[in-house]
Amino acid sequence: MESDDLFVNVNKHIDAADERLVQLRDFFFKEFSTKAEFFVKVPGRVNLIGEHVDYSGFPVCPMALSQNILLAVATSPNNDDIIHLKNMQSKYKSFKCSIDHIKIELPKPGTYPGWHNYFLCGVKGILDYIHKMGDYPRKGFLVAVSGNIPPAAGLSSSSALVCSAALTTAFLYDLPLNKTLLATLSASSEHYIGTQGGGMDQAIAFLAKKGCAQYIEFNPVRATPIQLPPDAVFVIANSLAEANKAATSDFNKRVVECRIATKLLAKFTDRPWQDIEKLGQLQSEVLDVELEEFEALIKKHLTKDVYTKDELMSIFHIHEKEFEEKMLTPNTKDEKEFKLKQRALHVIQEAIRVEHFRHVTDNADDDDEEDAIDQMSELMKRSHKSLRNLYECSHENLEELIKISKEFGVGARLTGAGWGGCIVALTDSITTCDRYIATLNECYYDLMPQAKHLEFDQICFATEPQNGAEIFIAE
Ligand code: ADP
Ligand code: NG1
Ligand code: MG
Repeated sequence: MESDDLFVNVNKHIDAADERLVQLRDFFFKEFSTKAEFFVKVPGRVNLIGEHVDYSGFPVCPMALSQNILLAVATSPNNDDIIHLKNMQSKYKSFKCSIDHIKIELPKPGTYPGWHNYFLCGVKGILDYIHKMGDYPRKGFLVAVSGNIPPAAGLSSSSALVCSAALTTAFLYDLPLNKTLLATLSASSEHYIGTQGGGMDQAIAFLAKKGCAQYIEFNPVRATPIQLPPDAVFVIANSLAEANKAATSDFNKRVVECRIATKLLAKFTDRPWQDIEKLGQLQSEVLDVELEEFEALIKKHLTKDVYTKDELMSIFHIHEKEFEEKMLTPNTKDEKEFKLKQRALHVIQEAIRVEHFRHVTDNADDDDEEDAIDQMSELMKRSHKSLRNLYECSHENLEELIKISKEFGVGARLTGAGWGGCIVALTDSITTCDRYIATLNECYYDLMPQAKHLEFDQICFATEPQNGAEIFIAE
């Protein structure tokens, strides 16, 4: 199958110039004593703007990175039904299980899920889908993994792994490699790990195109290319504070607060709150109002700084069990206080910023490129301020990086879920970019002992938009 707009690109040959691919091919052969049959490549991503809005159904603006997850794969030579996983990094231990006994272990609070669980999410998502269409032959397979996306840094290493597993399974089980189907199935399958993300990471993993960012809409997933001003250079800087999303309830607490805010607004505007889950759904489908009108409704109806579980149960006329079932997730079931006004305001104002960002990029021409970059930078700064103050998902290390960026004069914001991880900054030329990176090195990384053991260009680098997922057939 050749590439077109809808299908994952299946290349006839592996790229022998890609050193990591060649190393992975050799590692695979050494570990499994057989040749890899094909390779899968799925990129990480950086979100330029539109943070914590995807799970409320609003559009986002990510682009794919050159850092990626690579898999080398072969069907099991014994024709058994076992999935064998090996990783080139020894910290990720080998794993195997039967395709019929996939068990995804939810992490205990404060601990990280084993890496193989992310892989199993992708496999399970595809097998469940195939199973619904009828029975299928049990095919085991051998997989070796090489990844260079900094983990737990907001660059979506987890989803690249989930999507690579989903794509591998779909390819082996002869499912049409339709990008939107794979993005949708991968998004819901990553929920098996416990976090209830909105689908941005999996959408860009499949729908990304080299040279442009994407404006991604949801339900159904679709992507429209965003042409960035030619002089714009985006820089990613890792704060080196890790944030493993599945190990805490922070992420799901925000998902839950947005859900309760939606239902409360629905109730206050006399709509059937039981059936409405997302702010975006309430705004566009149910109330059918503009984003600005919706913002005014939030300000009018959600007046309190904190809502307690008891008062919410009383407003909705429901008991504890129903409250937990309808509103909460397993890892937020003991939460007693919710900041609904602040979270909903961030979401709607961020959704408005995304529309402005897109408008600026759509209308930027050569004459006013500088002005376009200024406007984009300003929107990114406001996005960060809102994530810090209203969404409370920043981190002291991120704040330090933002402060240095501000003093240098570039717009920057945290990217990904936050609570650590990376910032993304917008510079107006290669020269500014180089000076900015040198400033970050001097004012931030030079003062961090742990940075001395890391390769600098892996933690702070300029980035250009890359292609989405691909398959390479081994020669
Ligand atoms: P993010 O998606 O922001 O990078 P997450 O906390 O969602 O962060 O996911 C990080 C987890 O993804 C890691 O703890 C690990 O389990 C898994 N992971 C990331 N990269 C790799 C890799 N190269 N090999 C195996 N597992 C990986
Ligand atoms: P990261 O940065 O990968 O943890 C998460 C969610 C996204 C989105 C962003 C915040 C997953 C897999 N990813 O990204 O859907 O909500 O946070 O914008 O849950
Ligand atoms: Mg993740």
